[in-house]
Amino acid sequence: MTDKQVNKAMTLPLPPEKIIQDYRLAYKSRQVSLTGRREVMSGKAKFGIFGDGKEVAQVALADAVQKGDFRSGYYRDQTLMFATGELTIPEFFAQLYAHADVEADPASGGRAMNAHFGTRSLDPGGGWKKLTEKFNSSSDISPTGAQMPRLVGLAYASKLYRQLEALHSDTQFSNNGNEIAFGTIGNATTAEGVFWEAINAIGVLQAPAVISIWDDEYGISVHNEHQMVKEDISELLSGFRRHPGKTNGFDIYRVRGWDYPALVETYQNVAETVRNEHVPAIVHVVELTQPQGHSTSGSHERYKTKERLDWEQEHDCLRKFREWIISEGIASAEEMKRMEDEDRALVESFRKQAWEAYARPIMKERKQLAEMVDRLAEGASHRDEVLKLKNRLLNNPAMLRRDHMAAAREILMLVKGDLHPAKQSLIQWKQDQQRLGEELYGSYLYSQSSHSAQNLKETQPVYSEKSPTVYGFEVLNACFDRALGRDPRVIAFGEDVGRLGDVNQGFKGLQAKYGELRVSDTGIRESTIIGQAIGMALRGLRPIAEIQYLDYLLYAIQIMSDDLATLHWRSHGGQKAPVIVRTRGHRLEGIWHSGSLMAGIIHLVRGMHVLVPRNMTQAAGFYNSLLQSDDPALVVEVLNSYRIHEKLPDNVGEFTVPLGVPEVIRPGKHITLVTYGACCRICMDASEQLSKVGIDPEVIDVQSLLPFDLHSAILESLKKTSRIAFVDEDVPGGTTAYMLQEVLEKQGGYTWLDSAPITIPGKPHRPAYGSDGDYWSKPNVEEIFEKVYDLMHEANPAKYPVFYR
Ligand SMILES: Cc1ncc(C[n+]2csc(CCOP(=O)(O)OP(=O)(O)O)c2C)c(N)n1
Repeated sequence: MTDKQVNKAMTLPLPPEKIIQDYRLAYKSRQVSLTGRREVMSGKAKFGIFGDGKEVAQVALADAVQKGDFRSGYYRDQTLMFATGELTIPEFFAQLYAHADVEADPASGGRAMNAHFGTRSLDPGGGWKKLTEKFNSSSDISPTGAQMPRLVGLAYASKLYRQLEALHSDTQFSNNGNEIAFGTIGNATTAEGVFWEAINAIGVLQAPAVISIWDDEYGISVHNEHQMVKEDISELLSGFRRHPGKTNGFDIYRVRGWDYPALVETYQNVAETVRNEHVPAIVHVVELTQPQGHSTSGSHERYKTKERLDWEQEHDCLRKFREWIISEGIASAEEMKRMEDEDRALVESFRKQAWEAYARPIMKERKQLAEMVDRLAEGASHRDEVLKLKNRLLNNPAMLRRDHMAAAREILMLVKGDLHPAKQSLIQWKQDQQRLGEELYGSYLYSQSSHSAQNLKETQPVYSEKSPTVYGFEVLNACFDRALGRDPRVIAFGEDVGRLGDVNQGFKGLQAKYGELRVSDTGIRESTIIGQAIGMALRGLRPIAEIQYLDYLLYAIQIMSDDLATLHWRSHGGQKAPVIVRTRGHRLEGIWHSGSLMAGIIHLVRGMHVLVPRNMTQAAGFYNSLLQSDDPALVVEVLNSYRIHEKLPDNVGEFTVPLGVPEVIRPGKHITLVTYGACCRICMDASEQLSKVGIDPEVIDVQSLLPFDLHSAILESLKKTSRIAFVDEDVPGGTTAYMLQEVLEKQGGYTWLDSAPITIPGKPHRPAYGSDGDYWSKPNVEEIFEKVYDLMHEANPAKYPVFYR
């Protein structure tokens, strides 16, 4: 270096080589966007969304990132991902092509739309990797703003790792809580409620998050004037600003997205404070552009004025970065051009490589199929048509396996009358392809690791003469006490969970015993309670997140459904969040205090377990099972059981209740009553009444809706009784219909029926208030009695004459 260059370097934000490296990365990223769009336009990929216009801010951000840090962001972050080394260009293209191979697309194995990033936290066996050895990205999802709830937990985990001494030895997930959680979000998305809920939660928790808002003034076509008051998000957020020594809150920065030196300086300062002091920060990056428009679905010329488009060209971050590099004498225009030519060619070669890797196995399968069809065509009754179909397939430019399936089916139809040995090979091949497709797209909905809850060995509760009889809530309390004592990673939180020990005292006294970080109160913020749990679980903790009542789960159901339930599946087994969501429901009285929205829930959270214990001993057994396994789950406790007496098992911290195993709680022979939760008691009472008129029902407590009766125990009961009724508090066609489908269709129960199967659900309206409102809203003893009696009357009118109408 000459003296002049040395002086120059001293005023630069980073060494010249690093600046050039940043530029080249940003440039390559831009080429990826341009090339990606072309791939969609030429039909090779279905849809494309890219991070063009946001490159420079992201290389600056990446310069502040350290190993162990986490990202929770959205589809504009390709440059950040490239810059951290956790995404390669071929991987980006592989996802664009929907390459269903986890080696090619490690984020999702071809399951997610392009630009949905994520790193792999798990080894192939489902065990944790050492997350402190790499930069981590939680798996992206498409609903705008849905990255924010989990950011709460990703950041808060650092605080726990720093402040809880028992976690200090654990360097797999954290080095004393030094990690930052980096959130990214688009300007327009800050209009989402969940953004504000998360900002408030992060501020209250003082969790070390850095939230970058990429502001290009638009959300697709809608300008900031329709998105937020004053059209200025950092101005709006200024009330969240902290006043050191006086108030908590955020450090808030505003920086222009094309100003590389300012961006580098900002992110370096921000990261240092956030990392060391555990104070959250917001970086509002303004004057960003979107050169290719929102996505491949439309063109921004339709809604941006000519002035705006001209301004965007002038303020393109890459152009400005380039001009600055030249003006600072870091590189000449010729040198820049040479590097750009090289990088453009490199991106093109990566694109080609990714396309060939995507097409290769499909072409191979196509060839296999064609050869098989050639053999089959010889002597086939419809030889010409068969060969025509084969040629159509070979000339099909689309590289899709579904076309193979359709062709194989059509060919098999043509030769269905032929006796040809090659026919069986084709059938076999088609079946193998079917299985391959199911594996490629359907695996990992639940844990496939050795910790899967479904593989857990049952440990029975043990009772002795000394076992005391206690209130239901005390059984839970003892179970949670053991769990917190056993494992420092278990963290419980929710509304009124801390000081009060929850509204029904399951955690009574446990905050005093284990401290405010282990058992804590949260604000009233259901969506981010779940998000907090997801983020914490992604970082190796074992959260028990409480939603105070089942009815209020709806505020959280979007995050449970979109994020938590899909996580393991959408990351192709690359990430897991073993969150336990605890709530209570059924049988209180009132429209929003007695809900049993189970069908809504079970259909939205496939990927989670949903357990409905009838009493607190069963609940404790489920909690013990879940804490030993690695799937997320929802446990719905029965509200009116907290004050009912139960015997406390001597091994309350160890016994387990297996998932997917129903329990016969009343043996009988005339009809099988299938139910769960609070309805167990009602079915038992109705059965006592029925026994007085000579009807002996068998009552089965399903207790686990997801998974449902893994070993077909209900079918065994039905074989004996040949009649069946499904009872619950949900709406007609809700969970009773789900159970009916499970037993009659999946287990094949229909062949054992001597009477029509019936459902006895609640009414279609919400439950009215008061005991009479409840009586006429949900199934009651009299109703169950009469519906079952009617069924028996229909089968044998002489023996069971109707006496009540
Ligand atoms: C909950 C939800 N609503 C709507 C959409 C459709 N959508 C996708 S991106 C987008 C605009 C987002 O704008 P912004 O937050 O400014 O981010 P940008 O794309 O401009 O980076 C919309 C409305 C969505 N994905 N999710």
